[in-house]
Amino acid sequence: MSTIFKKIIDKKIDADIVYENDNILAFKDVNPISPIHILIIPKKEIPTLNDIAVSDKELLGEMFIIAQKIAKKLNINKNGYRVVFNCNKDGGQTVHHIHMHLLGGRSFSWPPG
Ligand code: DGP
Repeated sequence: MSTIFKKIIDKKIDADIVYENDNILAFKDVNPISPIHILIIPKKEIPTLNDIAVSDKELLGEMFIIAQKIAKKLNINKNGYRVVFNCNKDGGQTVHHIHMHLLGGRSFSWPPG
C-alpha cells in the first residue's frame, strides 16, 4: 500500500528536502519534536523494520551514513543527536514506510516515554 512518503518521493506532494540521492531521501518532519527533526527514508518501499531483508543491509547502512553527514552539516554532531526507528503500534509508527528520525538541537531524556 502506498504511503504519504511515497508521494513525497515521487514529488506528488511537497516536502522540505535536505538530502537526496538515488536510494535515499531526507526531509524535515512536518510535526517536529525538536529544533532539528529530519526524516531519512529509503526510496524503496519497506513498510516496517519487520520487512527488511538481508539484501537491504547496505541500504540501511547508507541511511546511517547520511544521518551522520546531515548531523555534521547541521552542526549537531558535537553536542549529539538521537536516531529513532518506530515499528508498528507499540513503537508508535504511523507511516508504514520505514524512516529514521534524526533528532537534535536539544537534549533528550532516557529512557523515553
Ligand atoms: P512515525 O510516528 O515514526 O511513523 O513518524 C512519522 C512522522 O512523519 C511523524 O513525525 C510526522 C511525519 N509526517 C507525516 N506526514 C508527513 C508529511 O506529509 N510530510 C512530512 N514532512 N512529514 C510527515
